[in-house]
Amino acid sequence: MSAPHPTTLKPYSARIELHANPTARRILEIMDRKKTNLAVSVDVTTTAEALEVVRRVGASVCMVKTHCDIIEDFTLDFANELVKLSKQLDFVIFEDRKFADIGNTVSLQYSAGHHRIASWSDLTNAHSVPGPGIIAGLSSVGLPLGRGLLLLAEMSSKGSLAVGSYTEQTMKMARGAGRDFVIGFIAQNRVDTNSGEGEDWLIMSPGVGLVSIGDKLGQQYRTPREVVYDSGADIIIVGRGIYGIQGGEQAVKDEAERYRTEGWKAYEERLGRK
Ligand code: 5BU
Repeated sequence: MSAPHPTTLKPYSARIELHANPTARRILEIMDRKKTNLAVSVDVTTTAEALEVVRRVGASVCMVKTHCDIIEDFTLDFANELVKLSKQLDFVIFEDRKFADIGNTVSLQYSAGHHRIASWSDLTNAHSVPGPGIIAGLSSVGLPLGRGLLLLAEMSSKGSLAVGSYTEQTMKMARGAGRDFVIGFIAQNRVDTNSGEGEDWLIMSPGVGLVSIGDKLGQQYRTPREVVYDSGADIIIVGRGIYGIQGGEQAVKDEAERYRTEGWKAYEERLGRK
């Protein structure tokens, strides 16, 4: 086993001061306050269902992840309600938009259109494939609003091409852009190797499940312990494992707590490696 990445030995609370970006600071503050490294992905197709899931899991999470383009009756009133809940229940909103175009286009996709993502989402993400112009375009909209951006350095799906030198180049692109807007990565591993003193990135991993090992469409799951302890990620992202559980309102709530407990236990265990 190689030595643990130094960032994984620091408590979330000690990493707040290493970030100037307000969204990154808020995420770490919430994680520390609520003792949770759980993000729930609310991949349902109506606003009523989405708000219902958020009300059930809100107390257990540091973040709610959305795909606003799958919600058939999306309105800005819904987005406002989500923002209200994010304040009441203390979590950050992450629209998993995966932008992937030239800077000018993504700045419009982020600020305008039906969804006006930048107006309600604290955090979003982008592919690195178009080059650094994508960061500049998104930053021109998001930075003045205090928003944050993650780059997709790796994916959880089988056969992903985001590996090896693609992942390394993505990391370099983030470093080149600076940490005022890019706050971390969607990745399966601690991709921020050779970080300098005070250089802190948030690593968030989807593809997390306690029961299933995958689905029929290429998704691959690992347990919270594998993600947080073995691979050193900071946040676990869980979708169907929580909102898809059978048994009604209480079952979803209980399952969120179960993932929160598992994720937090793995984090405390990794701190004990010191
Ligand atoms: P699941 O139901 O836990 O499999 O949902 C995972 C969510 O994370 C879903 O919204 C995906 O779009 C998202 N995701 C992912 O699964 N893998 C990735 O590499 C990235 C996002 Br990036």
